[in-house]
Amino acid sequence: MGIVNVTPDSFSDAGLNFEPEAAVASARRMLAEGAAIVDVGAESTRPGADAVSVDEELRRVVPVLEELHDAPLSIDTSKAKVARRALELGAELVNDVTALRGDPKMVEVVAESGAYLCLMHMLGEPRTMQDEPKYADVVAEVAAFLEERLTFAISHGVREDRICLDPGFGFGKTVEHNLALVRRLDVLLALGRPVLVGFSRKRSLGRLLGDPKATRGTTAASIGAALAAFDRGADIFRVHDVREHVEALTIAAAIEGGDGS
Ligand code: HH2
Repeated sequence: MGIVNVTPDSFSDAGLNFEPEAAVASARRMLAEGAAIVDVGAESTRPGADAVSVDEELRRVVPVLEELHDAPLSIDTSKAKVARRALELGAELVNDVTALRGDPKMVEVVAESGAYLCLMHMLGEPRTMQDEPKYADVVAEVAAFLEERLTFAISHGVREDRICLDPGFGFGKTVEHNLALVRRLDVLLALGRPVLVGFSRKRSLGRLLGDPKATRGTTAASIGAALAAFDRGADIFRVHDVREHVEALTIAAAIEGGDGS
């Protein structure tokens, strides 16, 4: 899954794809490089980011979706109105970082459309989520949350086979919390749904490389995290650097799937 942030303020690619033409070109490049789907978002969720109104989110995202109507797209939004418009314009997946808690109408929009859905764990909300997040047992708590959200979605008419789950790296988590979640990915996979991981360029990676004030991680560090998650069974990788991840994961998959001959 390639990432296109149609925002002026995302942590990783601030402003790069804010103009619709640039966003469309990036999405097409990512698809050519091997992305199965491109996740288009118009509201940054970085810690401390400002909220964006429905109208502004639509103004940013609609021209991009219109131009890419023939491409496999995901919409990164927690607003039902934005999701509905995106699905009308051909998006196939709703990536809701609030896991259907942000907008009471979201579950209905997803259920009625038959779209795919990504349910992500977040502790708190983006403005404050990195202020000393605490868990008794991060892996068990994230798994319990995702299980509850999965049950909620299914009981409101979303088909189970359309849903994937995401531990939400960096969303109310310290470096150690993120690492524990990758290490014990088996606990999330035991919920029976594909797992999506989004470690790409996240600040934890930069911090692990020795800069305590890092606000982002490198491409190589992102690939290291993706491969560790792949080894433990992750299915979908939400990434900025598509070509590099496709190359690395293709080799890892070839080794994994080898018959020894
Ligand atoms: N991370 C970000 C945004 N959306 N969605 C899912 N499912 N999983 C993630 O880990 C995830 C996500 C944050 O990354 P990015 O889109 O690069 O930055 P920003 O939110 O600042 O636009």
